[in-house]
Amino acid sequence: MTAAASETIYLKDYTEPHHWVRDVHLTFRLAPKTTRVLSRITFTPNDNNRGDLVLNGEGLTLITATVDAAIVNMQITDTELRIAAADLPQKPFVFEAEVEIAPEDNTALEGLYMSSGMYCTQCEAEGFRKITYYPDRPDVMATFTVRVESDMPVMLSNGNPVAMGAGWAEWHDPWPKPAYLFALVAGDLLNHAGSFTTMSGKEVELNIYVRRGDEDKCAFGMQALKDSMTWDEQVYGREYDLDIFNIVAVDDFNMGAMENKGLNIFNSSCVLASQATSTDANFERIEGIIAHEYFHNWTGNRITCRDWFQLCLKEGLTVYRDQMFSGDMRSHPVKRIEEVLTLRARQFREDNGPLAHPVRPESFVEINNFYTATVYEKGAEIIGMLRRLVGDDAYRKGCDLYFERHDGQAVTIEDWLKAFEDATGRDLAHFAHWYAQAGTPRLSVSEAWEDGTFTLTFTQSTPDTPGQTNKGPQHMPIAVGLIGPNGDEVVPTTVLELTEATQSFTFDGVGARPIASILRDFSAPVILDRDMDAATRAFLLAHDTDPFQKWEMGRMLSRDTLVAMITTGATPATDYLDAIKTVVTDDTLDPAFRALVLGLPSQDDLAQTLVDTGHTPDPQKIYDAREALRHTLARHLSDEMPTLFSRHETPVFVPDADGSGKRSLRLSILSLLTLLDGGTAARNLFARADNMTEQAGSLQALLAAGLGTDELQAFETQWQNDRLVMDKWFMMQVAFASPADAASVAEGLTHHPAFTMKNPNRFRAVFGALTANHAGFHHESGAAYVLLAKQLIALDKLNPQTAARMSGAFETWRRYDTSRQASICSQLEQMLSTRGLSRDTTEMVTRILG
Ligand code: 0A1
Ligand code: ZN
Repeated sequence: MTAAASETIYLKDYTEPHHWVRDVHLTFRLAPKTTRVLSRITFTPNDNNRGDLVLNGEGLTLITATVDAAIVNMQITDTELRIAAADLPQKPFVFEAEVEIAPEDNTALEGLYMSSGMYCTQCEAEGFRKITYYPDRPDVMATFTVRVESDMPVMLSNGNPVAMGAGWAEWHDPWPKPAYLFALVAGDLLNHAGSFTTMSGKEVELNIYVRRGDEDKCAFGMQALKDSMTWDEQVYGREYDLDIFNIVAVDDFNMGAMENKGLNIFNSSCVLASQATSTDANFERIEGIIAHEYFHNWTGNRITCRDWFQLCLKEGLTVYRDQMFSGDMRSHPVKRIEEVLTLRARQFREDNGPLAHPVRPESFVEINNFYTATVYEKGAEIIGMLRRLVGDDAYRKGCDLYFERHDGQAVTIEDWLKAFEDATGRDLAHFAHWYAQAGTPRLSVSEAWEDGTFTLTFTQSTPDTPGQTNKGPQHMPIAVGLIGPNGDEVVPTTVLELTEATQSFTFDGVGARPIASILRDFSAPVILDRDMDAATRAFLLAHDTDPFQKWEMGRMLSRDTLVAMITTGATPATDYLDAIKTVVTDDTLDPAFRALVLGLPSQDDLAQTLVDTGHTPDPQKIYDAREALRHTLARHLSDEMPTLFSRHETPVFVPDADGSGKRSLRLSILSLLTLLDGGTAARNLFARADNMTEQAGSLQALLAAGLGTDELQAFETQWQNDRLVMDKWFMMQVAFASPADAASVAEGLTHHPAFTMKNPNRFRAVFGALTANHAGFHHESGAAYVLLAKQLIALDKLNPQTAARMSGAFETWRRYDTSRQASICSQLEQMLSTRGLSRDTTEMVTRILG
């Protein structure tokens, strides 16, 4: 490893750059192996911090470089080009360079690369330095003018089109931006066009560019874009600011999508949608991601991050905004439950293990390793708490002030909070600890009742995490309501502000001892420890007016039932089964909500619960108990299931909340029904489904029951030419393989002609599914550990970013027995000892090993 490769970067070391950039002119002469990039950059010395000109650059072949048209001395290493301050004018100067790069050889998918014959870019976080020499840091903001020369019919870059001719196109972006928001696309693409009139009456041209054959999958994304534009105007007063907004779908992409100014680039799985090929979950995700990238135009682009430690400034806020948008478009309660499910599955898991880090990390080796659930999802929870603490109107005032004060700047979390302090008069110094303190706070609560006064006493503590001990209490909003013994709500939702380690709150004049509903709407990202018997949980499941807590009670009952089955061999209590049945058959409730109540905790969740209660999880036992409970639930619901299944049919497919909710309940029922009817109903649905939700859902019901071999074959025959649907085909087989077969099924699929490591979606379909198949991944043979490590070592050579990200699957190794721990560690050691392992994966594996 080189010195630069292992260098740790610290937030405390931040200094301004030596030079600012006023404007950038780029010319791209595109060729797969020999692209030439010509740059003309106007630099201005920074009076606050004079010094050498430092330009980042990696993998570039330098042809020429000049300062004010003259050759100067420069030092060039693998990672930078430096010109000594003494050799530079002490006034604005023009740096010009020509470099050569080979986009066709770029398998890391960072910088300029090729995907299915098209040229495209990914520059966040530090990809621009693979395109040309530049101060590749977010606090350097400049206007860009870009000329693209190629034989491709479509050539795009950021901003507005200036001019085009045969073999060239020119773009100008008038809004100063950091290099990470630069984008270029050139390809033989078709566009689905639309338009939007902004609130001040400006016409904006909208386009979704796709590969030939995908043009019938753009309408949903276009509508989602228009809805997002309207929502941001109405809810945040934010208007779009260019004449054109382009989206491009790319097959090979490391993440979901990227918010490049005026030219968003999407993983095709996150924008292409059709009834026949996309599930309801896909539609929902696409709508959310389109909104997310669009919302970045203000939270990320117009106002960006001073440095990468501030990543949550744009990501937490933008995730929060897309969550609220999705709630408005669909159903807030259902979305909130889904958000909490993901938060717990990804962020709590991360916060509880060796990869735990603050929402604003203090150091990193490779910034790409910090695009995490903590930065994104916990970052969004912080915004939600802030809003709950200051109130809706003050929240809007704080945002308005932030936009007004910092437009065009690269700022910090302190700037964000200061805008809220100034707009609301509140002191947010204590609240700011959420950004600095890692780990999920644990909150315990006790209740007392005396003479009409009900008292809740909370105690909070946050566990140690790598590099952090002795944590203080957090400032958190806890939303509470009280329910009377007859089931009526006696105290509506009230927000209690916790700031101390132990704190009591009283409610006076309460007629009879109430049942408290605590942490309504999941008002803070904490683990609530509360002693509660099954009867009280069932009472709240029946009577709570807060949908999140209502669902939570059902979830806790299911979790406790499963834990008892695993640890004591208990059988599920009839009261529990009846309580679930009552909700699932209650036609006054939203079908989507009922489906969520019927869902059982994941195996991964159960493994952590077992650890938390002093047990060593046995993955096979967890799997067996979950399967046994599915069978029990199926038998308990056997009389109701046929009606529930038929009554929620949606004759016309509409991918909205209502339709998807019905299909979700129907398919949850089908999955249980299949355990009883030998697969008849599922086969039937599979044969006549006119949409992917039901086609994939019925196939999954069969696979989960150990059936479906013929249907799997039919699915492949039908969809072999559709890469996104084939990702589902790869994924399902591994996800539903039995624990003993999972590794060999995954291994077998790597020999399928359609398997390729070069496409992150395909690799994730197989190996993401393997790591999500808990009992399969942790099978006692250790075969899955060996396979995953081997595959990640191979992937790392091509695509370090995705390899590093996927190595996070090993983060929970300390939960398991010594033999599994030893097997995982030996695979991690094996990875670390691989010659040339990337900085990305090295950092991840080192942190996981601890
Ligand atoms: N900013 C994008 C996510 C993203 C991050 C990094 C990438 O490459 C390293 C790509 C995309 C978002 O939040 O949507
Ligand atoms: Zn984002």
